[in-house]
Amino acid sequence: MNIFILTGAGVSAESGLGVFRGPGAALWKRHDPIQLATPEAFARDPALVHEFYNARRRNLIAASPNAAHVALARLEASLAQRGGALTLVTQNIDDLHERGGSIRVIHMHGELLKARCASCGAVSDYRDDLAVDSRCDCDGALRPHVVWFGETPLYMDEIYAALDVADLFVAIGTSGAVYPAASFVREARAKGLRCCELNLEASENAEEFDDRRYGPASETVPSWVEEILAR
Ligand code: BV8
Ligand code: ZN
Repeated sequence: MNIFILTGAGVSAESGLGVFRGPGAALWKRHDPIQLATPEAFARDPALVHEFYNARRRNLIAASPNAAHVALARLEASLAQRGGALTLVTQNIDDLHERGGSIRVIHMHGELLKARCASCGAVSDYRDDLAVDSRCDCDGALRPHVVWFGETPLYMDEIYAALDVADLFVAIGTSGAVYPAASFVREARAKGLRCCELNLEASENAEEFDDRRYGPASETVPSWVEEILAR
């Protein structure tokens, strides 16, 4: 069985990382992520955008994966043992899926713990604070390796290839507000896949899903994984 899973900020909410919309979004008191997660904001005030990501990077390093991350890692290992596969695509820039044990994670919006050089494009692991004078070995300026609004998501070919061979599409902890990620369920339905939504509340594209389960991911994801593995 090949399962395609798309996760969003809701899967990391119970690990203390902020969500962008819906319950818990109030975490963003000082900065509105939608306003700051843009190349224009970075060009206008790089120090402010660095501060926004530095605070999130420090918060992430102090955070831990939750039961939802661990359950998805178990699903990946169990499916592989049975000759199946899990493709885990995340909109999240945290590394909690990896720290929860997931091996193959596709970060379509980039990664908070990596930096990218504006000159040579080199991507490197980066766990410290970034500043306007942070430099690459080639002396180019460094920015968070994150896909901002208006920028092209990463690994789109790999994502569509995985959708082509999937038997089941599952969206977890995403509001369905951001494209092109929010359009994946429509691609899945067009291919005749069953679609399942695990979220705290109905997402903006809830009507696209055949199976919808609402509650905190740390509860809904482990019980859904148990059900799948019991089949
Ligand atoms: C692009 C990194 C062109 C930065 C992010 C139509 C077509 C194409 C594009 C557009 C379009 N309309 C508009 C656009 C442009 C734009 C867009 O979608 N804007 C929106 C606001 C309308 N899209 C783009 O610019 C994208 N680029 O389109 O390029 C292109 C198109 C196709 C092919 C090639 C090129 C780039 C978007 C990427 C932006 N970067 N993140 C950062 O993190 O700082 S997006 C940002 O929002 C995060 O990644 C976040 O994850 C993501 C999506 O939000 P969600 O993950 O869903 O999180 P959210 O807070 O919204 O929802 C959380 C959910 O969890 C809620 O439903 C809540 O109820 C639930 N929840 C809460 N607690 C729990 C829970 N669930 C379970 N348990 C809990 N405990
Ligand atoms: Zn460089």
